Amino acid sequence: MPRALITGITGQDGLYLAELLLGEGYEVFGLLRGQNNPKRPLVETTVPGVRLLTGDLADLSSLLRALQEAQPDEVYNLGAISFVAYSWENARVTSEITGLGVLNMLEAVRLHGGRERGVRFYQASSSEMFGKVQEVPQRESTLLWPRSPYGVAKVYGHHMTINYRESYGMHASSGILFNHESPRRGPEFVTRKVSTAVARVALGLQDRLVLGNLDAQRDWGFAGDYVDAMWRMLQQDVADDYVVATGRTHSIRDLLDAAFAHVGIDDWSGLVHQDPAFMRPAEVDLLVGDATKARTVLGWEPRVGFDELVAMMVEHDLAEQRALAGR
Ligand code: NAP
Ligand code: G4F
Repeated sequence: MPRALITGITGQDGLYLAELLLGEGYEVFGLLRGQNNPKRPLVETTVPGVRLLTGDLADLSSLLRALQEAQPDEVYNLGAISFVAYSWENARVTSEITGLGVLNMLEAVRLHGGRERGVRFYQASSSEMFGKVQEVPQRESTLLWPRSPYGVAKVYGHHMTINYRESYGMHASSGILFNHESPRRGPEFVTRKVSTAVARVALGLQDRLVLGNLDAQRDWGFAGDYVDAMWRMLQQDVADDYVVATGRTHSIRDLLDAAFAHVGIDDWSGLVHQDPAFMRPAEVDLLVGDATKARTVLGWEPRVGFDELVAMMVEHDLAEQRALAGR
């Protein structure tokens, strides 16, 4: 039975990846931080087969202990402070966890004897690293130009992963994943903020939605599809870096069109307001990825398209909001 350790088990991707690995017959361990993490029950009910170990990406010895306990064949480093807007106000802690946390995890795997034991490592890199894009679409070779403290921290983790591969011969791969969403997406991210608000407007529970920049464009895919690409990367004989994306981009306005249309509202102009509080000091205007390498080498394809993804999220939030309102 192969064994896997996932950091970031309480997050959107951690849950989908755990489901996938359990389905593939893995013994799965999840790293949980804090003495009383409020998301422990969510993990225990969603993926009851996962064994939880405590640890923090800021604490090398806790990572070593987790590796000792889990004895994993594969390590998926999904843990991070992942909200871009938060990273300007909390740049140092973002650097420490999203950046230096990767070094801690790589170093823990190295000290654990990762190369000798054949441990395979996955780093959750991000399209946010492309920032002020130097090429359209973005691919593995595109120059990185991060536009946020989060993006800078991810670039550090990305290059450190490559460095451990080249310096120590570790099987360390980096997935440059474009935005991926689901009903499990945190409420702070724009897709979930929109799907929840649209559901609440449709149910008469809310009368307006306040957003920032409506013109930014993102290449949005479904998280369930993207964790499959992570797993495929670690099944390769040779570690490498891969862009994972749908190749299609949509603006926040397109997202609003699709989400409101799903509940029968064609004109949302009076329902959506803009507030500078949600604008960013520097914006990533356009992301669209070229996943040719993932398609050809990994045999990976996205299965869920944009309209289906938005419908899935709005439907989920309609049911959730109805239940919360006791209807
Ligand atoms: P998420 O839902 O925000 O989950 C982040 C996870 O990191 C949570 O489990 C969180 O645990 C954990 N974490 C935070 N600080 C930690 C620490 N000090 N030590 C250990 N764990 C810590 O993120 P996601 O959407 O699942 O994304 C997974 C990874 O992919 C992240 O690294 C993210 O940056 C990256 N990524 C995401 C996307 C995307 O579109 N979703 C795209 C590209 C890359 P708590 O619950 O305890 O806070
Ligand atoms: O949903 P977002 O917060 O995601 P963002 O910044 O693209 O980051 C996500 O994807 C990255 C991959 O590229 C990940 F690495 C990262 O961890 C995270 O998962 O914002 C998307 C866009 C931005 O342009 C933002 O300015 O939506 C715009 N937006 C407009 N109004 C808003 C809002 N974003 C949020 N969160 N809230 C708003 O009210």
